[in-house]
Amino acid sequence: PGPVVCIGETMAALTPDPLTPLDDADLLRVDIAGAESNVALYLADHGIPARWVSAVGDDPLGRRVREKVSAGGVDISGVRTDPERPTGLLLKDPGTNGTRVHYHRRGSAASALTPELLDDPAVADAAVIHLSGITPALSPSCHALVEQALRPDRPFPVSFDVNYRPALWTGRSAAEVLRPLADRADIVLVGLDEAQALWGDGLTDSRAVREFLPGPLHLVVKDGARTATAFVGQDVRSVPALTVRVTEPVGAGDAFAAGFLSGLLRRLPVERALRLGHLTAASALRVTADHGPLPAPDVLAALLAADDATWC
Ligand code: KDG
Repeated sequence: PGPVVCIGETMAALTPDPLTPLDDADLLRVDIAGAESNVALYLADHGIPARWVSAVGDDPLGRRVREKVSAGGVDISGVRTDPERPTGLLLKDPGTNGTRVHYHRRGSAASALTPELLDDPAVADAAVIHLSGITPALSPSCHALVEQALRPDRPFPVSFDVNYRPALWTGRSAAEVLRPLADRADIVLVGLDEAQALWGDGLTDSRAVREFLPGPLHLVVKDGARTATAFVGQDVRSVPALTVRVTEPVGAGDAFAAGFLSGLLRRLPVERALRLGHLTAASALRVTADHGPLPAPDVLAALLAADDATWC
């Protein structure tokens, strides 16, 4: 089978080191941040062939993004360099109520992607295309790209992480744009709190989200640190999350998506795919960067086979 092709913007990310609010920071560490390339990196960690397709600027941050994603074992042969637009930038602002992000990405190289990208040979052999709800917020042409990828006669399955980022949505309604996109995908991941923020408090539990999004064969509703529930056709499976000492949470949703997808592609029972999602998320929760190391393969295999909820 071909690779999982992850399409979306990756930016340079500046994070206070040590972790303090940006207001007080003297030193910033340079990382990279991008939901879809995070998924690609974690897929590669799990031994699943992964390709990240996007655009970066012809600038030092773009070169760093390429190098970091490539160094993680992800195929970047489909990444374009835009000579006219810069690589996007994100600042992480850790606080007592979690991490806020500040974006500097309007007019970035990736925001100029168009549906034509789907004709690129780097997309043609995809086993699965992975997209997120970030991309339609970036620009009208990026929105058109996601619409086109989710056209009814598409030749590839699409995995879609709703990834609602309120700061990116100005003028248009994220709720209206994201519902039909999610409902047309084959595999969808969404947080319960995210679904409520987008579509209303009436979505009181995972079953209500399933009724709201009946389209995807696989729908995973993540209830934060508590549980994740997968609806596969008529079947419903829930697996508790792991207890983890959290350092910095950004990236955990992407890690979960990659773990779950890896499990599906390896044809694991859906409970094990959910557990692999939780285990992969734990690796992201324990580091300040979006992408943290997985446990050694034998440890991961033992954790996957167990049902223990604690891992710190
Ligand atoms: O899921 C983590 C991402 O949100 C982060 O890496 C940055 O892609 C990003 C975004 O657009 O917020």
